[in-house]
Amino acid sequence: MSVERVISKKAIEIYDRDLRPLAEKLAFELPVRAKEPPGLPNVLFLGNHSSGKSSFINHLLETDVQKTGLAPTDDGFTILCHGDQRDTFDGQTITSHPSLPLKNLNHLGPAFLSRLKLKTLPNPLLKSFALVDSPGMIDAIGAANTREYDFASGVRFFAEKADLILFFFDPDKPGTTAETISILTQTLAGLEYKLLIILNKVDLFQNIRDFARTYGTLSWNLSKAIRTKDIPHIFNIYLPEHRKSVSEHGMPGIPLKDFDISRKEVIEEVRRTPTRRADNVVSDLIHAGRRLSMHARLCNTISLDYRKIQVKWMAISGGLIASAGVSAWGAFQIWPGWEIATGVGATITTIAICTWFWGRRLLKIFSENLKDYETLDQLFADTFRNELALQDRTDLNVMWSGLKETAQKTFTILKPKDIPNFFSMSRSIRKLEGLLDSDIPKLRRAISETNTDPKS
Ligand SMILES: Nc1nc2c(ncn2[C@@H]2O[C@H](COP(=O)(O)OP(=O)(O)OP(=O)(O)O)[C@@H](O)[C@H]2O)c(=O)[nH]1
Ligand SMILES: [Mg+2]
Repeated sequence: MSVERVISKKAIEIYDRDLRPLAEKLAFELPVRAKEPPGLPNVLFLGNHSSGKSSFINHLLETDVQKTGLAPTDDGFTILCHGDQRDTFDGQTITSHPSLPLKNLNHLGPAFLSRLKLKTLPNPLLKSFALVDSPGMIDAIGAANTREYDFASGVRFFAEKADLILFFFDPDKPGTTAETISILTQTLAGLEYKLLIILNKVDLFQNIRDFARTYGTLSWNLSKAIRTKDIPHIFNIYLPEHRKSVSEHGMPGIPLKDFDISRKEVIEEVRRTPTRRADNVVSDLIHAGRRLSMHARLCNTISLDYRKIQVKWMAISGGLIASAGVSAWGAFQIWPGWEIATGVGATITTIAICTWFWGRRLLKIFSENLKDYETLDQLFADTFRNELALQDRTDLNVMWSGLKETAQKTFTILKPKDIPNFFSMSRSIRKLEGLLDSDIPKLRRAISETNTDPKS
C-alpha cells in the first residue's frame, strides 16, 4: 500500500473514532466527505467559456482530444480517463456502469445525462488520474436560456469528488460573469482548498500595464467571491500552441518566459493529484475537526448558560419552599392556631411554585431563542471572547458564518438539557484540540515528506 493510502486510512480512522461519536452526541452534521472517495483521483476544469479549459487538457495530454473554439464549445461535462483505445461513451451508459462511481448523477435528469460523455484514450498520464472538462460559465441571462439542466448541482457533484479544481479565467472576463461569481461563492463553498486559480492567455496582453490592471481586477473579484482568509494563488499562464503571433497582435506583447514556468508549475500540480488526494482527506479532516470544535465549544457555553438559569431558579424556589415551612412555624409561635400559619405557609408555597414555573418558562425561552441568529451570534461572541479580543480573527469569523446555519438547525433537534455536562464536554474539546494541534498536523507533515523524498 502506498504511503498516501496509509495516511488517508489513518485520517479516516481518526474521523471515525474521535470525530463521529462527538458529532453524533451533539447532533452535528459532519461534512459528507472526509472518507476516501471511490474511483481514481481526478481533476476538475471549471471557468469562463473560451478561457482555455479544453485547450489546456489537449496540451496536457499532448493530443487534440477535446474540441476548442472561441464560441462556447462544450455544453456538457466530459470525463477523460485511461483506456486501451480511444472511445466515447454516453451519459446513460456510464451512469449505469457498476464499476464507475457515477450512479448519483442520475438525479440530475436526462438533459444533464444527454450532455455527459466519457472518453477513454491510451494516455499514460490518465493511468493515475482522470480529468473532467466542463461547459464554460456565461452570464446569467444566457445561462438561464440555454442550459436545460442544473449546472450548479453538476459542478457540486464533480467538485466534491475532485482532488484538484483548476478554475480558468482569461483577460476578456477576469471574474465578472454572474455564473462564475455564484459558482465561486455558493457552489464551491467549503471546497476552496482544492482550488487553483488560473489566468490564461497572458500572451494577449500588449503591455505590463494591461496585465497589471487585469490581474488586479481578478484579485479584487476573487476577494469578494472566495470567503477564505487568503485568496488562492493565481497562476498566470498561456498555451504556446495557441499563442497569438506578433503579426496578429500588432505589438510584441509582454515577455512570456516567466509564464512558461507558471504553466509547468500548474502541470506539476496536476501530476501531483494522487498525492493531493491524501492531502485533501487530511484537509477534510482538519476542516471537519475545526468546525466540530467550534460547535462543541458553543454547545458548552449553551449548556453552562442553561444550567445557570436552572440552578438559579431551582435555588430560589427551593429556598422559598424551605422558608414557607419556617414562616408557618414562626406564624404559629406568634399567633397560635392553624389558620394564620397555614395561610402564611400556603402563600409562600404558591409563590415558590410560581417561581418554579417562571424558571421553567425562562428555560423554554432560552431554548427557543437558539433558533435565532442574533442569539447565536451573541453566544459565539461570548464563547470566543478571548480569542476575538486578542487579535483580528478573520478565520474564526469566516468559519462561524459558514457554521451558523448548521448550528441553528442543530438546536432545533438538540435541547440544551441533552448536552453532556461541563466536565465531559471539556474533556472531549481538549481531546479534539489535541488532535487538531498535534496528531493531524503529523499526518500532513508525513505527506509533505513523501513529496520531497527523491525516492518517492
Ligand atoms: N491566445 C491564446 N489563445 C488561447 C490560449 N488558450 C486557448 N486559447 C484559445 O481560446 C479559445 C477557447 O479555448 P477552449 O479551450 O475551447 O476554451 P474552453 O474554456 O474549453 O471553452 P468552452 O468549452 O466554451 O467553455 C480557442 O480558440 C483557443 O485557441 C492561450 O493561451 N492564448
Ligand atoms: Mg471547452
